[in-house]
Amino acid sequence: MRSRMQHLWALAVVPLLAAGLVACQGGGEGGAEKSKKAAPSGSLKQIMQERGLKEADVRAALQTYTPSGGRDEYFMFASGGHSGQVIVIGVPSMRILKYIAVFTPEPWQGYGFDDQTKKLLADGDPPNGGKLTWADTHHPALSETDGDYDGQYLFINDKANARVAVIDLKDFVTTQIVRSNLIRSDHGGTFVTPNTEYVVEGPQYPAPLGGEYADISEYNDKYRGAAIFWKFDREKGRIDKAASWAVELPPYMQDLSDMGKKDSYGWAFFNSFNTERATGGNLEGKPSLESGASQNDMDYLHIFNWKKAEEVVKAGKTKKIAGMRVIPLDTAIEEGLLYFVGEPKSPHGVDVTPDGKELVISGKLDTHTTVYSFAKLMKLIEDKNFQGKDPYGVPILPFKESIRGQAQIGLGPLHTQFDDKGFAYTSLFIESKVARWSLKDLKVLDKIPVQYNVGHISVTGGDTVNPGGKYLMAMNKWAIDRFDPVGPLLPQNFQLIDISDPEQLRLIYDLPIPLGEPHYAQMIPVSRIKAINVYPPGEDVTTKQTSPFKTISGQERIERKPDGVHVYMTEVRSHITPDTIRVKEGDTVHLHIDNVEQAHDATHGFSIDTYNINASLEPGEHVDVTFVADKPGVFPMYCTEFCSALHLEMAGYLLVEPKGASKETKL
Ligand code: CUK
Ligand code: CUA
Repeated sequence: MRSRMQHLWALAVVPLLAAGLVACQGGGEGGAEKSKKAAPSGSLKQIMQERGLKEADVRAALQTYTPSGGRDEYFMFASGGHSGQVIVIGVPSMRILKYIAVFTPEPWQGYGFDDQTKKLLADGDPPNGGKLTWADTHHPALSETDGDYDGQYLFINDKANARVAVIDLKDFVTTQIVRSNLIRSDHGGTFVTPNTEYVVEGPQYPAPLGGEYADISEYNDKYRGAAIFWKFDREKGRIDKAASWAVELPPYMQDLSDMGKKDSYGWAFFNSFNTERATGGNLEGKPSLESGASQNDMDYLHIFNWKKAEEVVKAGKTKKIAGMRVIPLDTAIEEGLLYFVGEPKSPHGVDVTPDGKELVISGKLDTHTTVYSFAKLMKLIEDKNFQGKDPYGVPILPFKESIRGQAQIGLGPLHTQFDDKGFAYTSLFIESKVARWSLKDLKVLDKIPVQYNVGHISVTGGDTVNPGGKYLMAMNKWAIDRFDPVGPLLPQNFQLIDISDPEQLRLIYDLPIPLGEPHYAQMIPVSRIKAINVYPPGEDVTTKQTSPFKTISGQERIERKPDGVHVYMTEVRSHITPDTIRVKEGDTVHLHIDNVEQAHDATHGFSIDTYNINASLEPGEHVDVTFVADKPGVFPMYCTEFCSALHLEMAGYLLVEPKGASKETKL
């Protein structure tokens, strides 16, 4: 790929350079006028002149432009922010390939409309009733084997409602949503342990565990955090709720987390802020939460031994809260599972280096990033060399003895990623830059401006033991002057940066994201994912099982049973069978629909007006739709995908006979 790129580069640009094109950067009408002779109409040179493109622009275009039918080298899985979806983007072309519906209904995919996906979404709804129709998705994580991406599963959290989802990368479909009801919000998730033993969901805002009520004046005693270790059953491709457990944490606001790997395997790290335990009350004569939470110079990095915690859980030293086994805070301390070490000035990201030997932590109000040595942390724990305890009795390791050093990075450092050359990259939110620095001597080597207010950055393989070295995505919160104005709400700005040159960072693409604030993303080589083209006939895609209601061509039928009218249906280009469905007002209707096609991309839709019925059936897929025919009348039903030349004819009628209209109804 790289050599092909260089080849293209040489092919296209060297002649341009030879033609003296690069010198032709003088803008203005006169300049264009003057050089018209040298730039024949439609030539590359003329296009460059007309569009005001410089050499660097042409270079960036050559690095990212992908001709029709061309493929990308990487998939980027980006959180879709408030949309509750995941965005799949091809890199380097930056073409959006898919929105994976996760936490919210998505009409095109029929997600949240058929019985299967309604049930899946309901698994994440609050236990005491109510439907959630949005999410705050933050951190996608890819499944790992030996600390490297294996391309099998994707996980993502909903910060707002403390939910975690599993996405199967065989078909890019959500197969599970779990919710513990232990914590109210999550932020230290999702991160996986190096063999995806667990999908970790760290908390954010403390509250009484399990959803109890306690006045905020009881914050110190009754409010808590808890980190949940969801056990992942790789065989089944599902989180095993019964085998999952959690650990109770003090009422600090736990933030991002990362999992130890290689040398630090078996340990988990959670940042925190508000160790002041400020609770706000700015209308009650108290300082606002923000200012109360910014008093201390240091908050606490939580250092947690999950491998040892497994033994504690096995020994039954847990209590049940909201149906989940929870290691009480006292037990975690007694068993030597939990330690703290100071982290400076409003810490945010914690990132473990690819070799697992160090941790990089930045403070939002610091100009440094701090590099902690895992070996030093372990030695201090072993020697019981503590500087004291927090109010709950958690031992605190001395800061200076825990670190290797600090790098002077810049303003508002947030998140760090690593590459294959020993460089680290840190996003600078306030400065709107990405800094490249040397892990070895902690010196900044280069900074590149980004537009603007960068949050996370993502390097290919960035969270693994084996990061790549070609691309970094800067995920910027503000776009101000980057795109044509579309009113006060602007898109987010993803900027692709070429990091392959050890001497220089180059910005090569801007992609506006108009779908909520995405936060984090993962990038993985496309070759590592083996996606299927069609489903085996009768597949329930949420369970990956053959539906008991699978219907094949020739066996379509309508049956009246005690629980209502069952319609066994098929769709194939270009008809729906049966295309006439007669029911009586008040009947419960069960539609069992199969797309009996096995041709790649032969998707059919299914819709009925007024009843809000909308399904999408990929080739081989089975869905069930249940509804009560409580509105009499005539309802056309049709396929909503332009599937064939006779797509418009792919239609039929649902006839709902009013009560008492006739004695007999033909089925
Ligand atoms: S957080 Cu968004 S920029 Cu949720 Cu990972 Cu730092
Ligand atoms: Cu099937 Cu249109």
